[in-house]
Amino acid sequence: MLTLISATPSPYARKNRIALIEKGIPFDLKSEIPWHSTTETPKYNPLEKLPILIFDDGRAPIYESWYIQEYIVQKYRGKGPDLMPGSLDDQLQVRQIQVLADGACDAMSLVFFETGRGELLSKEWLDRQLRKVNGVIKAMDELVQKTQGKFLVCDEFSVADIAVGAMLGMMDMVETKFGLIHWKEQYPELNKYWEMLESRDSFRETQPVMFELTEKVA
Ligand SMILES: N[C@@H](CCC(=O)N[C@@H](CS)C(=O)NCC(=O)O)C(=O)O
Repeated sequence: MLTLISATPSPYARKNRIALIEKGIPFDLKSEIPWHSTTETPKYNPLEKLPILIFDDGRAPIYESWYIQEYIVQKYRGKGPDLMPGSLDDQLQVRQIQVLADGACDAMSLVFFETGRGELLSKEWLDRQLRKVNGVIKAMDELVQKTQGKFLVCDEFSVADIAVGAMLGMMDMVETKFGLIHWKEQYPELNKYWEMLESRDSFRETQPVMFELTEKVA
């Protein structure tokens, strides 16, 4: 049995959870707060980050969400949906979309911690990160307009849609809780595409939930 170390708000872990559910691969979910001193992440990953996929047969654990997606796609080829198109050019496009979606999540994580710095908050740094987030959202809206709201690459559900869906899920959570960005009204077609993804069982079962940080992080 596989074990996935995850965190309830994590868009990165959510991608892996969605891929495993879509492919019908059973796994144990272990939810942690990676920012707390009790986290087990350093035991498995020197970068101290989750998600981490743990095997029960002594194989070394793997980490980094895109890498875990790659593992799921390659190792479980033929089980459930492919989640990756067949041609090299299409695969490269999928990976390029993943880079942007993950990058937007990285920038939003930096925003999250910057807003907690009180008087030390740097407006320049905050604006820089929010520019990246808004830039990716705009680029994804342009893509969705081009593909007319269908799946992003070859009109086949893939890890690119999972990455963008998880990223927008994070932005939705942030918009609701902190009001820092407003993308749904600005980009109605992107919102429609996101709602289409959110109606899948795998997305419904993995809704992000914010956790409470009780230890000082930054
Ligand atoms: N690039 C990584 C990012 C993972 C990441 O930032 N995970 C967060 C939780 S959402 C984490 O574990 N952070 C703890 C830390 O950075 O020390 C991935 O895609 O897996």
